[in-house]
Amino acid sequence: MEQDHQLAEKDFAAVINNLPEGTFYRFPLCSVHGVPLMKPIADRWKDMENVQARPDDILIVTYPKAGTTWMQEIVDSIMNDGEVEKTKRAPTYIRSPFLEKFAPPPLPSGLDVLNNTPSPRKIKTHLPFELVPKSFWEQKCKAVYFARNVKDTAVSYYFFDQMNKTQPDPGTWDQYVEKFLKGEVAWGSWFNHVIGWWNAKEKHDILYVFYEDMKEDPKREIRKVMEFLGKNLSEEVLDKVCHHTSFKAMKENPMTNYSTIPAIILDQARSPFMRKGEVGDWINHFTESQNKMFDEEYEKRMKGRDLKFRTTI
Ligand code: PPS
Repeated sequence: MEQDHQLAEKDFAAVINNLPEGTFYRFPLCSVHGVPLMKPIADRWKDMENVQARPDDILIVTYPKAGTTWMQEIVDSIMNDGEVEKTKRAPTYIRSPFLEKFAPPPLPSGLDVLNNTPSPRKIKTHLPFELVPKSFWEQKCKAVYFARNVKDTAVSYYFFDQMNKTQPDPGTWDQYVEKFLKGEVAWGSWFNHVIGWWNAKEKHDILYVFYEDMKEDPKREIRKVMEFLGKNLSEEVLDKVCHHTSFKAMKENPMTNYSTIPAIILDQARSPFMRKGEVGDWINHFTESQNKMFDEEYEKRMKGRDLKFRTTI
């Protein structure tokens, strides 16, 4: 059994609630090799560059709000051979540590959690390809990249930046759209991210999966992930994994819905972490001119590439 309960979730919440006022605030962005990252991540960047990967590490990589938590649950379910009860042992962020997560002591940072996590580690990161510590490629680690269309990602990120009290203030939706398209948000440009990882799969062991495909046919896509991870689950077990990782099940599951994080960090009254989980919600938020702006930028950046996204299914 994994030593997941380094800091049991009850204690975790208590520690956060007892930290001095002002410990958490909306951190400003600082450039790390040209990519805007939140200041506490930038401040510890040397530690990040020196991370030692293990050959059986599995990276779960996304631009923020692409469905990271969904893929983390799918991978953990598969790695537990479909015994989904085992995934209830701890919250997502303990079972699948966030590489660049920062935390004031005594809370464990992503690197602290990683060091105490037994192999095979399922490591979440939002880093663009060029910022991933080199050790992961020297060790020939596998990476699952989960990508979501730019319009739904922007909407999801906007709501998240309102409820996550450590992210920069998103401002109004109109202001946010401008910043997002210029890549002036945490982890930088969506375009650079999806293109960088798409190109990287030529040279590294990377499975590229689309959120829209996963919504369309979860079993088909989960099977792809399973095969990539070298597992062989029966049809019946795959059905169980599909059910366990459905939006409804994950929204109700305290181990996946981030309800274990206190409201001073994630204010779910403002917007739930498991918000809608749909393809095409952007239609409810984009004005005609915003849509045109996104379409033009998409055309400019993606022209001539074999990387294609769907904004509806
Ligand atoms: S984070 O903070 O970057 O790690 O967030 P991330 O997990 O990448 O993205 C959250 C969005 O993913 C949706 N989600 C799901 N959609 C469909 N099915 C399942 N099971 C699922 N789990 C999470 C979640 O609802 C967020 O999207 P929006 O559009 O905001 O609802």
